[in-house]
Amino acid sequence: MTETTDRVKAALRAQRIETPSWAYGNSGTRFKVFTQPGVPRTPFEKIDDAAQVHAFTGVAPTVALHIPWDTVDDYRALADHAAERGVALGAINSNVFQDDDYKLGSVTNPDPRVRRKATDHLLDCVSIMDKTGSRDLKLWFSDGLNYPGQDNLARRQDRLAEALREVYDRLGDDQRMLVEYKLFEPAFYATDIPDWGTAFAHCVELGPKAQVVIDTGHHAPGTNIEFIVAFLVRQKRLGAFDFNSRFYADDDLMVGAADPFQLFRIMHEIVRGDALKPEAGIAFMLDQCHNIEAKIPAIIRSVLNVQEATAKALLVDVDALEAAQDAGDVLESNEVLMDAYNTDVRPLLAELRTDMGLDPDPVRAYRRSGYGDRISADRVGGDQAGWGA
Ligand code: LRH
Ligand code: MN
Ligand code: MN
Repeated sequence: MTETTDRVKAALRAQRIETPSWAYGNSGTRFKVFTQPGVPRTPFEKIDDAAQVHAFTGVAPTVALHIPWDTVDDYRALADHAAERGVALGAINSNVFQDDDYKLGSVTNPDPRVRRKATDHLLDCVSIMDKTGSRDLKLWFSDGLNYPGQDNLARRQDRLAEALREVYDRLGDDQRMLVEYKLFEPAFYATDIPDWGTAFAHCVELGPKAQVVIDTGHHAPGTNIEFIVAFLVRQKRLGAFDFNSRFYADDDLMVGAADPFQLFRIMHEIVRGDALKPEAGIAFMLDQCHNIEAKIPAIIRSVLNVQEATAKALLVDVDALEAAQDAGDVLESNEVLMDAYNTDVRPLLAELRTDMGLDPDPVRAYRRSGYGDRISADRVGGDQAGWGA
């Protein structure tokens, strides 16, 4: 048991979870944005909040930016600010979905002027990466159609491929392009990158620096996401996760809240594919919005949820599982997996945190710290939203 515990703890200690800058700001639905006191007024303050999440969890040392929500004059100054707070800037998320010009699409738009504008934004994001030292450019396109016949589906794929190629060729040696898919919304009839297969095909066409992102909220209900994970890991094309929970659509709730068993099954495929270690190149990121709950503790809770699922996945008795699988023992294989899932890993994680010099209960420790009260008093007029406000 001690050997297992040591192995599990070492893997958990090395795990890295990236938090999204936009999760610290106000967000909501199209019906209402409920503003919260103390939300960041600038990208610098978002970094300050992300640093709190890292300080209490010890495993969230990077924060993803979204451009233009996090546009600043001096990206090096932002990177220096992050370093002073003990964190670093992570993926750069592009945004070609919030401009009137993109009503009929961005890089797939029938109008070449709009396509040029969208592609230029993506190229600008690569220039920002050069300054921030970010490795990853994350691309999500809201492009799609609401009505059959609205545009030529195949030609839109050609336009998409052309834009992706131009951006891919601009990437530096250590930079990557992460292609995110999403079934629907805002387009309701057809989305130009609706699924992992489309994202995968474009990535294969582009080259090894193009990788697929799995946003766990972007699938049809009942989709077997762990199958997609296993497939992409095997193909060495899984670049990142955008973790969150969904009940109905792209709900962006806290990861592990709606379906902790699914999260475990996903992490099991990661562990089985030897893809947990940072060298495997999979970025574990959160992509969430905290509309009604306090943001920083919710993000801390989300990090803990990922850790819990990971710990359970690491506890799967691989030898027993393989023996049962090879023997075709259906019940035994399933039981071995469920044994790990049903283990209470909270004491192990509390012990790990104590080993790391952290409080074993990060959410309560954050609450006790008084940081939330301080930012509520100090930050007047914060609305660094992105979403909705
Ligand atoms: C799209 C998405 C994508 C965006 C983020 C804010 O639904 O998941 O990753 O960049 O939300
Ligand atoms: Mn996402
Ligand atoms: Mn989404």
